[in-house]
Amino acid sequence: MPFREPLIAFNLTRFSAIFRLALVLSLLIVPQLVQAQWQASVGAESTDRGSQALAFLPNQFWIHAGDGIRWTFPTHERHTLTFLKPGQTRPPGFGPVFGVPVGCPGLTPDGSSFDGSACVTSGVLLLPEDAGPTADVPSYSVTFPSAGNFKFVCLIHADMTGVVHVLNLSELLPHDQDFYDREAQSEQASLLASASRGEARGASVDEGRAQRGVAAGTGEIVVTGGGSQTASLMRFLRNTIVVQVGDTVEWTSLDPSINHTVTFGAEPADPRVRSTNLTQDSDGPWHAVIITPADNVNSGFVSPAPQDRATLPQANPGLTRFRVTFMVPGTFNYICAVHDQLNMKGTVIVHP
Ligand SMILES: [Cu+2]
Repeated sequence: MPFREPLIAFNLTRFSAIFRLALVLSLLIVPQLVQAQWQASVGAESTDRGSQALAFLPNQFWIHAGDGIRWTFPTHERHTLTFLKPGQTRPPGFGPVFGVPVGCPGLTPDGSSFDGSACVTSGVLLLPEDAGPTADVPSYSVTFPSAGNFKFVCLIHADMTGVVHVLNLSELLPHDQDFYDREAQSEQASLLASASRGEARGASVDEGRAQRGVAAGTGEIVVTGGGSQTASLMRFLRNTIVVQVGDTVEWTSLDPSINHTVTFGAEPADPRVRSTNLTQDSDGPWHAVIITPADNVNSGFVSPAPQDRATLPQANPGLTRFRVTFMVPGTFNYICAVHDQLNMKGTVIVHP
């Protein structure tokens, strides 16, 4: 029946067009109903642990409502992953007992969800000190049930922030996990390179006023579209210094926001507490005089002043220097009591 053939052909074409449209629609819609689990890292370090990327890698994500992000913590430096409520006052990293986090307040369990109404924070996560290459890497995940733009921070490092853009399901996401992996890799490489370049800057620390200079860490803050990251060299530069009896060595922090100590003898339970044998010089720095090889000296935090901001009280000048005068010959080993697990250690050799 030649008359009907065109009609059948027409129906088949129409059917196949509808079928194709349905297929295309289902391909567009189905992936969005699957709740994605995204991946990111918190920090990176060189193999000697001296160069530290104090950074969320990457530090911005665009995800859908209902998605989650799992952060891994692959370094020997401490970090937290923390979402404070909008406008919430930032809590201290540690409470009365050093190493015990205050939280926001308290800690929330792995897999918590965040929508801005209540804070979420991991505990302090890091690799165990003697972790081998097969050690379990700690991780923490957060899910985001509703749309919004949410900042996240590390409570230990002031210049370490990021943002998650949570979009409605109807919106397309600009990037896939491969993009974020590449971004994390390139940021990590650039931050670690920047940290290790601090060696040259630290080695040229000022030796003025007849004092011998050692840099207590160097670093710099890098800003991305998602927030700030810090590249720090957790080292004393120069690592070994040779002086004469009666000389004074001066340590200077060249890191924008990291706390270090200069600690001789017994490691104190709380590195923030200065030993009682210090006096304060008229220009600000605390100063110890070592009289016997067994003297215990702890500087407390040697730190820069935080960045001032409008409407907040002005910060005091930083305690960026610390001095020790050596009255006996010998070899004096010292540590940073915050970063000794990163091998931040040094030696003063005092000749008669
Ligand atoms: Cu340190």
